[in-house]
Amino acid sequence: MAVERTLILIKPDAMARGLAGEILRRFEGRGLVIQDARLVRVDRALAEEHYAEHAEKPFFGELVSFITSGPTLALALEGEGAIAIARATIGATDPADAAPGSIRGDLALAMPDNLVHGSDSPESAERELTLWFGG
Ligand code: IDP
Ligand code: MG
Repeated sequence: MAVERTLILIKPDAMARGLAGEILRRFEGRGLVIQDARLVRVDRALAEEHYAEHAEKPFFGELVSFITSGPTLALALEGEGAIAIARATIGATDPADAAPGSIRGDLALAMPDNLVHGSDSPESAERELTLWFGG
């Protein structure tokens, strides 16, 4: 397995609830290393670009409102198989389906407030890291 980098977002619901430290601890506990970090007040343009794949979905407006509602902590995390490891650590998209032990399974209740974003493939990671950190 290759060393990878992935984009993690600690989203506004997590920041508002004071969960940034708890969430970061879980990623660091798995051995992922913080390579870069930025506290971002996401504007509409960045939100729409980041979530472009969901532009036609019925929940897109709600999703953009959510991610622009407060500060987001953006992280570039690095490690062996970082993309899949981070997704497993985060858990299923809908907190109702997320396994106990995962971030969403332990700390989230219902969508869209599922606390964290993680890149879902090497192609997404490359695109998203460029978008949030300029490559
Ligand atoms: P992911 O974050 O697990 O990759 P995606 O399917 O890429 O999940 O969806 C992006 C985000 O959009 C989710 O994390 C969640 O915040 C929100 N979302 C997804 N599906 C719904 C929905 O059906 N209703 C409301 N929000 C949703
Ligand atoms: Mg996604």
